[in-house]
Amino acid sequence: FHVGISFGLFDTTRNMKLLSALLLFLIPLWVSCAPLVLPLDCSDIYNHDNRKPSGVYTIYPIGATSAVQVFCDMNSLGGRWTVFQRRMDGSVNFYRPWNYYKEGFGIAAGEYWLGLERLFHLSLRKKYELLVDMEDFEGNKAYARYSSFSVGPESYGYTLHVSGFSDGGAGDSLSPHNGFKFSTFDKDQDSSEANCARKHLGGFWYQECHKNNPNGVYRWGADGTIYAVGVDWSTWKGYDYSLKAISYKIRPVQ
Ligand SMILES: [Ca+2]
Repeated sequence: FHVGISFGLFDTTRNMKLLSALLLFLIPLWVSCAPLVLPLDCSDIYNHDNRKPSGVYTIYPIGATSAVQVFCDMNSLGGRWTVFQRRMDGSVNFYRPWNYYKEGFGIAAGEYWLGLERLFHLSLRKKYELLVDMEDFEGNKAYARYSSFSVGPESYGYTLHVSGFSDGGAGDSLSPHNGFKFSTFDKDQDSSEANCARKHLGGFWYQECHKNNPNGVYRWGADGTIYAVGVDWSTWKGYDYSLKAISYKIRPVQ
């Protein structure tokens, strides 16, 4: 009888040891595999670790082989924003043909355009909202926010779908562009008789032609010499003022 009990206790202890050993082996394996779930956008990065600061991160908008660096804004209005357009110092030339706007250009730590194809693929995967942050050369800041944002496929000219404006002091210079195709100087898909990209020296969802021109010429503040070619947001600073900074950023609607 005594022997039987001893064996039972021994077995339990042994099983516990085996279980511990198994867990010691499995837990580090599970932890090391967790980062292998590739982030689609900055929101995925934030949700994996909400202590991550704003900065440059790698995302995978079109699958495992689509690694691209972007700037993640983890601060503004709750963070989690994937920046897809940014002007801040005039260091990058934004007067570029169609393929550059399709594939993206610039550098994530500075000025860049993420690319229309990536925006289209992100739009397929999640429902996004949009924040446009801006600043003038006097240090004043304003923003415009839209509760819904998506970009259609190339076969539809990467059509812009934006709605649900709410004001952060900048007014609404983007809703008038809703439903328009993207245009560059070598691909005129605007609704004007003119070539808006050539006329306003940028690439955008031009209509007839624009209420804002974030990819226009970086011309350092007030300048009315040539009409509406700067980095304009007309409802805030008009057409004769080129902003110091502007960034377009998206995050999934929760
Ligand atoms: Ca035209």
